[in-house]
Amino acid sequence: MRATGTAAGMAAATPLSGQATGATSGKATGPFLLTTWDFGPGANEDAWPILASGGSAIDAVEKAINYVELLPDEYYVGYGGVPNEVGETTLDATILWGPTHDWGGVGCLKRVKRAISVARKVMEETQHTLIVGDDATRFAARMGFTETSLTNLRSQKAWEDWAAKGESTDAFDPEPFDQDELPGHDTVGTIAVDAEGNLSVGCSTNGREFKIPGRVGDSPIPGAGAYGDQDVGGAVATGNGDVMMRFLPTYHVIELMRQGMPPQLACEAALKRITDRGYKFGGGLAAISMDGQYGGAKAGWEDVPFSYSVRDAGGNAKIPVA
Ligand code: SD4
Repeated sequence: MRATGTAAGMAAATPLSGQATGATSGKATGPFLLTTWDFGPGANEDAWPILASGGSAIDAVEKAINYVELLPDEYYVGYGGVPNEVGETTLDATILWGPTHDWGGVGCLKRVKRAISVARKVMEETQHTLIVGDDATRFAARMGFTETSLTNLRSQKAWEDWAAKGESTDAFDPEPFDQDELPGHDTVGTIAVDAEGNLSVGCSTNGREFKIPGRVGDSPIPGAGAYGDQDVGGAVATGNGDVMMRFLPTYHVIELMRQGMPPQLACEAALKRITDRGYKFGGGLAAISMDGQYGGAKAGWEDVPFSYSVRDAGGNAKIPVA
């Protein structure tokens, strides 16, 4: 149920194949970058030159997440995946700039590909924190983003196959308290600390397959899908957001870390808070402290290979969460 280590401790790891040793002590010299799931190594590698050349953590987070959002075959983030009940793909994203604790987010964003970049515009260009639905699309257009279909052949076929079976969304059934049959989850969450010690955290997803139109999940909600505190570190969530957002698990992780708990134990404790209420759900958390300690945990995903990857000057290590 756990994986843990420090970015500094990875320095000798073979790039892209490193694995945590279980050590929880030590300090990274920074800068470093953490990204969830199998696309983590590629996303980290894409954004690493920004940090390596003294660039900003928020630029690195945006770059890493854009990398995943624009992958043509990625079904759970960005365009071309997870259609809703009527066959449309909609996006949720949030981003934090640690030094000012400024956030921006979009929920149920339609027809615009780079949701994390629109979220950043909400943060940088407005006094608001979250803009949703068609109005988020209109906002994006005002900010110069291009409107385009988020459907591709794969998402079209997924929806047509599902609709042809005469299925309708299961989301009108109050979700059974004791089971989670939701298919795959792959939300991208990225945490970066730059050479100046500035934190940024972000996440982006297309949410839950065949969701009721208008549904917004945990990903754009600070404290639910992602959280960070410039004094502590960052945490990101993936999994059944309809359950997880009820508990603000990433906020919980950061508050436990603030009290001195190592990231891995904090992730485990935040998930336990949910399971203790009787929920059986699929979900994962990963976190990294300002000094480079990192850890992750998962619940209900015995057969799901949840992982996160950490990049620092010593390499890019993929950490499976067992
Ligand atoms: C959601 N938490 O919208 C997201 C889905 C997810 O990995 O994480 N997938 O519920």
